[in-house]
Amino acid sequence: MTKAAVCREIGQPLEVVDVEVDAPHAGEVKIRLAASGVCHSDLSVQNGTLLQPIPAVLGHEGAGIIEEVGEGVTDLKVGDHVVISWVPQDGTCFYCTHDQPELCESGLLAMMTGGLIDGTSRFTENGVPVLQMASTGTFSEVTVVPAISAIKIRDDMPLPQAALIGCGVLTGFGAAANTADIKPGDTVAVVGCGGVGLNVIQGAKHMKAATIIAVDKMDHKLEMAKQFGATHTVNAGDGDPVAKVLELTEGRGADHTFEVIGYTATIEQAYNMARRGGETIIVGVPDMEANFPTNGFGIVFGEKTIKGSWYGSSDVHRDIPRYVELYQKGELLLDELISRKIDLTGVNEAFAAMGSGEVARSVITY
Ligand code: PAD
Ligand code: ZN
Repeated sequence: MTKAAVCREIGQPLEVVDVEVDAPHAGEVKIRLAASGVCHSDLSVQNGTLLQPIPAVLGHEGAGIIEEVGEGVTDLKVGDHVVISWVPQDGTCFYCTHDQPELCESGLLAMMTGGLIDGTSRFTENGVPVLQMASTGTFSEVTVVPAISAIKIRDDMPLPQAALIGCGVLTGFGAAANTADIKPGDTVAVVGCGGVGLNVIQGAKHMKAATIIAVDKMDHKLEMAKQFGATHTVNAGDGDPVAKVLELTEGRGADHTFEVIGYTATIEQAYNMARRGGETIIVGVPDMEANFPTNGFGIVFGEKTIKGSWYGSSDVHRDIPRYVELYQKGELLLDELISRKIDLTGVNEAFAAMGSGEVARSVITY
């Protein structure tokens, strides 16, 4: 038995209940979680924005220690410290062999079924299967994931900070470092400075962008954005943020703009903040029915690029150890992302705090 936060019904609070966890099958590992961040995508499942079959244990940003390994797992052992990837990257499919492991076919299959790679889950409640968000389910003291989703890290890396790498850092930092084409000296605008957006900002700084304009509606988020590398801030609630960004970029717009909220209105703003010849990277996950209109002539005449970014275009096996190293060298801020540490029963309050823009990240520690 383990305690887990289950989403049973869209729009209803998660329920913290006792669930059974099966032993890992072949090619899987059981992990005792040390920590799980609460990401906006968890809230988006709970409120129906993001499709995930339910009932399911939510949570997809976690780190912990291997407790049991399934048959055939040779590269991980009991006691290893790991960060969990919410995209299993099998290394063999079309996408993995074409340098786009974030689009792994095994990962897609797992995501669509709501289970692990074979479509089944290792959680049950009174004999009834409970699915696992994005083949993870980190809102639980213990979980079972595909071994390819458990990335070994150094034992001296603190696990609550490591958990944040599993989604916020890979997604945000990766969007700047992998998806976008930032050159030293470039100008960047980031719309939305939550747990993911702050990582876009530190990724842009790492790529040596000279000007980084942070846009958010909360002043304390803009203060945090400066700490993460923003050189200018724009409060979106105070006049037209597009006009403000144009003003800061000699009327041209930024070279690279990022939307990190998930609203069509802010996607349009980010698009209009990009200069002619510039690119807009969409990181925020909009409602699955959402379309955003843009002027066809404008996109051609402006030679603009709109690009989605899934999981920061990350290769988790390459990037996770690299982020641990950057943190240990003091070049990646993680402590500052943790607004509060909570226990599992506080998960619904963490959703409320996130919905109102209060926190960068609430982190559940077990
Ligand atoms: P968050 O809730 O921590 O941050 C959102 C931020 O946007 C907050 O700071 C808000 O104050 C701010 N905000 C809200 N409305 C506005 C507005 N109108 N104008 C300006 N600022 C505003 O969320 P997060 O950082 O955890 O996640 C952000 C998005 O990224 C969300 O849509 C999530 O689902 C998505 C995501 N995408 C991927 C991916 O692979 N593409 C992965 C993980 C998360
Ligand atoms: Zn996430």
